[in-house]
Amino acid sequence: MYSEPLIRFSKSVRLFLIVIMVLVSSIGMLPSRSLAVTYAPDHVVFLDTDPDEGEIGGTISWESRDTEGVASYVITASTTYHADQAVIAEVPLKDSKFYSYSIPENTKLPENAVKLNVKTKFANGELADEWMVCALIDNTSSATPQAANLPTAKRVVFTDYDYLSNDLFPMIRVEGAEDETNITHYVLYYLDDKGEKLQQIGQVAKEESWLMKLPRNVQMPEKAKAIGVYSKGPSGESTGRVTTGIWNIPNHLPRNVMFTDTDPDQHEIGGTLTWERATDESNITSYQIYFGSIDGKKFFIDEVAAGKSAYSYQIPENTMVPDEATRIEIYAANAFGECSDFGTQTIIQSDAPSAETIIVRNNPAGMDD
Ligand SMILES: [Ca+2]
Ligand SMILES: [Ca+2]
Ligand SMILES: [Ca+2]
Ligand SMILES: [Ca+2]
Repeated sequence: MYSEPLIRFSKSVRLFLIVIMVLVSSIGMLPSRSLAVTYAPDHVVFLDTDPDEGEIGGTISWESRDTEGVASYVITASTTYHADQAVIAEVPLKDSKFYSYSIPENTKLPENAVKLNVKTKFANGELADEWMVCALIDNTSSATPQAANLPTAKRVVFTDYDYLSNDLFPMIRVEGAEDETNITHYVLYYLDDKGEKLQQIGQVAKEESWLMKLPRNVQMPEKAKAIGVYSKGPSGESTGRVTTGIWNIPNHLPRNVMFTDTDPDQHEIGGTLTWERATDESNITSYQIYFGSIDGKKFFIDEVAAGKSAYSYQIPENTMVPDEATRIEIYAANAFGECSDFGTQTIIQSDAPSAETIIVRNNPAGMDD
């Protein structure tokens, strides 16, 4: 047996990640011709520290891309369809590609503003026709919400955009409630391991909740173990919620997943599955083991409590491999029973040591199979 590097992306996983990166880096730009030169800045992130609804304050950051002829960046707030824009600030071009601008507390938002935009302005005064936006997450923690009977979002997914380093760059995606008639916003909170609210992050308009970013290595309350999403409407804030774990990839990945099939029959396996603990086991209470297919279907096998340095799990002889399954996948799971977005897999090979340890993206849509 030999040990593989922690992450070696298979072709399909690499392709998938590239697709995700393209998708993410293109959000917020209006559809436009594809250009080799890109003036729209990248990674626009804002964290609101003004606790009042309709007022913001805090740091907005972004990275410049192409800068030829560029004079400044204009920060605006706007509605979903980019109408009714209000200029918040204009920041001159500088030598570094990393920008951060401090929006003063008590900066009033225009009514119905749901997005922040960073637009590139040229020396001739024109704005570039591509720009970058981020969903406006308005901290509203100064008001105590009324409890309301509202449906919850379908689910919330947490992804670490910086999946290659120890840095945590949170991206949060909310899949809205089936019936959003009485819902205007979703409100995000940090939760402790009991599911109690620790601190509000802010509220986001339902139309913008499909993708949010928090700052790289954002300061969280010490006991934060999950993020809870509550529905909000004119009647108040829902008592129910959906939650997601806070997963830092690769730190929360099980490592060196290995399996050797000792069952001599085709389509059946048996043998010892082994793996090593994730580098960081905080937020991890168990590991969930699945059969997995190329197209992301998952077939639950078992769950093993966390807290050890190395793990060994016996798969009984004559265990049938589901038709489409080609691999065994292990995911970290939290106190709420939720799996991390990425897991580690080993390919099932009959009568030969498994030699691959790569990460695989979780696909909860296939969990019912
Ligand atoms: Ca204020
Ligand atoms: Ca606010
Ligand atoms: Ca990371
Ligand atoms: Ca076999």
